[in-house]
Amino acid sequence: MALSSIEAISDDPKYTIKAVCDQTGILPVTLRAWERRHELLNPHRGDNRYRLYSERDIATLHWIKNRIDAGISISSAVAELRQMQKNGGQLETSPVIPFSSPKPVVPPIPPEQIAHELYLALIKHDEARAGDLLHEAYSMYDLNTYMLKTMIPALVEIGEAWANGVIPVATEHFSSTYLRGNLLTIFQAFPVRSNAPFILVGCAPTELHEIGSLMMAVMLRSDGYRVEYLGPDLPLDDLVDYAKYERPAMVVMAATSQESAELIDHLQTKLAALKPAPYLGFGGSAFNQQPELIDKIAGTFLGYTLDSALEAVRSIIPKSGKMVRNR
Ligand code: B12
Repeated sequence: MALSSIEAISDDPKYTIKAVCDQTGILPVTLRAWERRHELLNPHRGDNRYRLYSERDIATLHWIKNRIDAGISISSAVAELRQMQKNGGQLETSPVIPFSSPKPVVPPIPPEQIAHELYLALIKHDEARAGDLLHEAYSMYDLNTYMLKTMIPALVEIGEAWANGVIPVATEHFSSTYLRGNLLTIFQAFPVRSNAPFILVGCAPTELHEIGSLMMAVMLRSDGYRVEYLGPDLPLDDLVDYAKYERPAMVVMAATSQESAELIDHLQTKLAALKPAPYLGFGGSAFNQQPELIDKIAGTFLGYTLDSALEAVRSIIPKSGKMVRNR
């Protein structure tokens, strides 16, 4: 097949991630990892934050995939690509085979709608449907949208249904266990980076609501931090002993009740005695509902939402360079 310069191929954003993955045989999770870790492509974001790719993006992916199939690592393939682009070289690739039945881009289901359908699937204990919906959301949206606009609203709806006696407690447990499992799978799918700043994430003593802290752990690990997720109801003295040994740069604690929030009050003093003293960051719905608790707890309130918490951690503990001094 004749080769053509990649520059000559259309750069119009038209294709969803699903169409691109079907064309190239690259898995969505792999493509997203390449985008995140290697800044490989910069897909256009539609109004609803879903990605749209061009034929040039697809050609680039074919080129990268060919290099990988030839035994080159992804890092080297991307470095080669950059070098050629920098030198003004003509990257040659097979022309993109037009999609056999070029479908107009069907706007993906908005995350809010997926959330409601996810709720309906979970309260019917329909794992297959819940799995399909999560898969759809994961391939269409970025990780934050996936967690904050799909999972959280579904959980809120489940909580309301339970509180109003619409669903039994077993259904609430089934649903949260299912979503927790999905998050843990995502968390474990990210690489453990031994050289990145180390953060421990978990829940305050007595706190059993762990999904918020697990989401925080997923976000931090996907952002490149080395993260250990310690789960619910952490005994503080054991946590401090562990921190003394493991020397994390930060400990992140979540709380949803006033009782559990107040229990982390002494943690900062205990952590401050360690050398080096890790930062203490905290958050969770206890603080959102009772902001007066924020000032009662020593440490750094990371914000009312998980995405603002990620920004806060990034500013306190940059992944490279100097850490902001602990108090
Ligand atoms: C799942 C669930 C459970 C599960 C938890 C399982 C698990 N493995 O996590 C189980 C069954 C154990 C449970 C138990 C209880 N639950 Co419950 N539960 C829920 C439910 C349905 C979802 C909670 C959740 O995961 N939300 C997802 C999080 C991520 O959402 P979010 O908190 O809104 O998150 C935002 C912010 O808070 C913030 N954030 C969240 N986490 C973090 C962390 C950090 C570090 C930061 C910075 C920010 C941050 O960012 C998010 C926005 O971006 C909620 C319903 C709801 N409305 O949330 C009820 C709910 C929280 N539970 C409730 C209750 C009453 C209980 C029980 C007391 C019931 C009982 N009588 O036993 C117990 C308490 C257990 C305990 N000791 O902690 C009430 C709380 C009411 C209140 N405000 O006091 C709720 C609201 C249900 C309701 N509608 O009445 N629960």
